[in-house]
Amino acid sequence: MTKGKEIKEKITNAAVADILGQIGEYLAMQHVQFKPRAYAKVAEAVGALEEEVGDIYARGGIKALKEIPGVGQSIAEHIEELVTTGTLAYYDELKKATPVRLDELARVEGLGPKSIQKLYQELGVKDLKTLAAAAKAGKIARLEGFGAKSEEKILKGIAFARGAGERFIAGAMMAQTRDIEERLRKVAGVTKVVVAGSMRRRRDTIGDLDILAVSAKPELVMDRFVKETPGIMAVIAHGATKSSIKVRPGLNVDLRVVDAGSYGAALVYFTGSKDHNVAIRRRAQSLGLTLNEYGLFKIAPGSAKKGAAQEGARVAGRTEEDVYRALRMSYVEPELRENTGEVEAAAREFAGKKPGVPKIIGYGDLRGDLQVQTNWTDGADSIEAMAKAAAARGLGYIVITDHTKRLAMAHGLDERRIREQWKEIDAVNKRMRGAITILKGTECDILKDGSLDLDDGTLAKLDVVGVSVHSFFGLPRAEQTARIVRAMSNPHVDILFHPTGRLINRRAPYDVDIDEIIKAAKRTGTILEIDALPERSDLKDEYIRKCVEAGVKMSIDSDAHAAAHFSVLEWGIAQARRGWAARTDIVNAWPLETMRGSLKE
Ligand code: DGT
Ligand code: CA
Ligand code: CA
Ligand code: ZN
Repeated sequence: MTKGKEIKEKITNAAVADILGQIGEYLAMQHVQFKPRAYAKVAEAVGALEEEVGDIYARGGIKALKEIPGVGQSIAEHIEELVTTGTLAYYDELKKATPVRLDELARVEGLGPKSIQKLYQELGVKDLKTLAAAAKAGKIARLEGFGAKSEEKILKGIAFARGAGERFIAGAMMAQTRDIEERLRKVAGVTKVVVAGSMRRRRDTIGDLDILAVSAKPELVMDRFVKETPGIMAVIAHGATKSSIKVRPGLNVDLRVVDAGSYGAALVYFTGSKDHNVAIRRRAQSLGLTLNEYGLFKIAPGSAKKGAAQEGARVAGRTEEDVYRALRMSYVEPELRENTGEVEAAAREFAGKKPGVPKIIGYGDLRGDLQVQTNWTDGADSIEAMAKAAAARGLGYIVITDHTKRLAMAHGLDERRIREQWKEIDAVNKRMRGAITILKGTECDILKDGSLDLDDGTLAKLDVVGVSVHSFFGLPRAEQTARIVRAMSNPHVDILFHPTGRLINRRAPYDVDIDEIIKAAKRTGTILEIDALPERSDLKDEYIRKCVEAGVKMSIDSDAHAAAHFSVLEWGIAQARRGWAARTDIVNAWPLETMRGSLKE
């Protein structure tokens, strides 16, 4: 085995990915060819790894790092430096050479590395503040290659970037969260550790992490937390039962140690949401009880009349199940705790009435994946590698959905090349018979007028046709909606992929009438996708709920561009659960033949 250098400081995959991605952007600003894309791809691959990149290095050195898709010798050496020292001289030099806040400016839609470079050189734009000043002074409109229209767009983009960015994309923080939980679990005296708050409810974005622990030695777990959590940037508070730190890339993490006897009540309280808490506290009152983070208590006799009700005997607190039962409610899954009807439903169910809490889809319920890209276009891996990875996750079928020709950047397929791809799919299917079924599909571009990027003869021959908007994001609402509805009305079109086009913290959804889209889906029998990529989470929870209520079927897809990406399906399931979707609402939770039978043709 190749022995690597000693690891002095732990660095998370998210931090490594962030630094590599920024290097790509710095290089693009310097008009370097090819390398920017290579760094961006590696950043994405590292972000999707399940194993810690430091562990990969410890296990097999540079050689093992090179097995990460896209990693060659020089990037492997950068990663080595990062995982062994926590810093990278090359990155620091690039940063020094360009005194520009790339992290801020890159969040403005329409601003790429090259335009940022130009704005810096010509107008001295360094961050959002100086960008806003230049735009308001009309300086950008006068700049060659920009114009009044792009200035207006930049101003809109600044407003969006300012509002965003304060919250983190939750799914992208999941691996790091689990790592923190795992480390705390190993500390002596600790019997329970769980993340609460918006992360436990699997909201698409989180403000911070709230972790609860039960421990016989609270000081020890606090000490380890503030000293040994990887990527720590600052200790905000270090107390006996509550501590707070900031970890890369700037996320606050709170840890609270609670008694075993109040663990369930604390978990309910800190899982929230605030609105759910308010609703169940009201329910407690109506039952003559009082609820707080220490437990559910009887009200001490006589105390209510004097104003502040005093706690009497504790009736529940050790487990969440106990708390809900004592509130005369059936158990409520964390993903449902938003006070959007779940409190009433759980109370009805406890009383034996209907409708109760919905039987939402489970984390192990998916049987297939209807959106998978390969190295035929912008994916990193072959059809066979993707099929094997999907089979290893227990999926029984996948649909290969490479891009179409209008997406030249992604080497989209035309009618001739997609037919060549079918031959390879047939061959791989033969080799993998019994392990998984690979279906022929497409992620076909919706053109400006709602027509499609492949001819009808080709579409007719595909097993599953998915369509997407990848251009003309700025059309007015009526036109955008009509364009998409026209595409959905094509009798070959089975699924609308990532229906609103948002990229959390980067791009607002395009302006579209979602109620009209849902109506059109119902009328035309088109499936609406829940794209599980954490930065997409598109459809979002609220729209999923609308589909459930309208009886519109959905799929939960990985949108995988590499074999490691199938892990995001879990995130899509979480969003479906937040939208009250049952297994029956999700077509790829069905057996292959049932799923196929539900398609248009
Ligand atoms: P976030 O961090 O903004 O994504 O959202 P949460 O839901 O994690 O909220 P956070 O971190 O402020 O607080 C964690 C939980 O603690 C929250 O979901 C419910 C509970 N909580 C916090 N403040 C209050 C409050 O003023 N009243 C009640 N009833 N519960 C609260
Ligand atoms: Ca939180
Ligand atoms: Ca918090
Ligand atoms: Zn797409």
